[in-house]
Amino acid sequence: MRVAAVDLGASSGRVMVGELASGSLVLSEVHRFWNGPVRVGDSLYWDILALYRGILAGLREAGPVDSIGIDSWAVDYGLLSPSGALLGNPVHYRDSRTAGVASSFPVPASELYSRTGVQVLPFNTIYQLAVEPLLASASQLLLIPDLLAYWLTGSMGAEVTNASTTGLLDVRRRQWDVELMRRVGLDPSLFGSLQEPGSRIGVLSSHLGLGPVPVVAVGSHDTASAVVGVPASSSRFAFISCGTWSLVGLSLPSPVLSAESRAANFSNELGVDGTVRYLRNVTGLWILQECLRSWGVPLSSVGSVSFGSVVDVEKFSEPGDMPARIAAACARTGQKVPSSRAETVRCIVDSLALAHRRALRSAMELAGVDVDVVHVVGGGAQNALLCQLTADACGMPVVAGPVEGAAAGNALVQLGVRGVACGEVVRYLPRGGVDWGAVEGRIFAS
Ligand code: LFR
Repeated sequence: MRVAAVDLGASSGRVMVGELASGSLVLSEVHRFWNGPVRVGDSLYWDILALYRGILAGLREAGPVDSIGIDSWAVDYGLLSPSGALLGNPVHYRDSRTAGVASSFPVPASELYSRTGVQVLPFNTIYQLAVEPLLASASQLLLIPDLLAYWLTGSMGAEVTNASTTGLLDVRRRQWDVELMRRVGLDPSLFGSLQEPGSRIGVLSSHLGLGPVPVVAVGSHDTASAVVGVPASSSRFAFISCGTWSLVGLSLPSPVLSAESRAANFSNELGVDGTVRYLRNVTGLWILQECLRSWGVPLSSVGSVSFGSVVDVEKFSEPGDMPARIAAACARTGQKVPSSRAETVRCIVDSLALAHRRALRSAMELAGVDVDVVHVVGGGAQNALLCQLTADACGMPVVAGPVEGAAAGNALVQLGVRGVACGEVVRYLPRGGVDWGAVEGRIFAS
């Protein structure tokens, strides 16, 4: 069986072909295309038609396949008119329109958490809809992968792992929270019927000329697919899906909805096979990407040094003058200020490792679960220094790979298998030498 996995990330999309060979998954990239925010006036959008075009080009390049699955980032959506036309370009989750919405929201955060299990992130769909000017004209809302699947097949649905990030899903029942929708003034008919990963959405429309290929619901939230891509040999593992974000957490049978969990900003997102993905969004390699963007150089040109200062990565989720903000944070906390690009990069990588440690330890404590290994999947698995420092800081072995974790999980769901490796993994054993607990205490003392 040969399947096409469409994986859309915040900076690029790709179409990969997946096949099983001698018990492992072989993925080949057939097409990669640019993705990113497009600023028009004060708004940030996704270029959804360019993404659709990139997907079609990739599917043509892929040749004959037995099925197709699509995953992408979460929370963002397109609104459709009664005749099925797209109303407006989907807005990017880093757009500032939702600033301040969560803090003045009519339903208390504690109640939202106990119903939906979702941490307060300003871009959650429920907050975006509170300031959505097109809502009155809309008859259907489709999250990004569901929208693209609709364009490919003519069939509408709402894949459940992604739906769970909207803040409108009853996390315990894996069903839409219709009562909550009504309370916040949303018509429940706006939302499609929920589909579990593995179910068939429809077949490619004949006008595409690509044959009647089934389009299958996968873990359409990229993080859900990335966790399926973890080549774990036991259930005692934690994951870090490491790219623009570091999603740090555990795969659990049921949600953790305690007040402590809410205070620590952990989400219970729904996973494939009836699981719950218990995780925290940690600002990830975005900080490094933003520095490289402002310097206009690739990482390979920066060089490496040892350094010693760390910052709280959570303070760096907004765009803008990252290197200067990092320097200012080091100065403010009485630490050595990075004086070169290499020192800034080292400060970011050390800080990410420290943030991984904090999130991992909280997840285990809040869920009452112990693990033996941390799996790092996604682009960050290629960063050997980050993986080694994460092993050191967490005091646990790190197994890194696959780099294309989301595409791997997407393909595995289509192929109906789990726990299968995709390419080589690299193991990092924890080294002693640095007292990470003391470092943490120093930075997060107050
Ligand atoms: C990662 C991701 C995260 C989600 C963020 C915004 O690509 O899907 O899981 O919180 O993007 O959608």
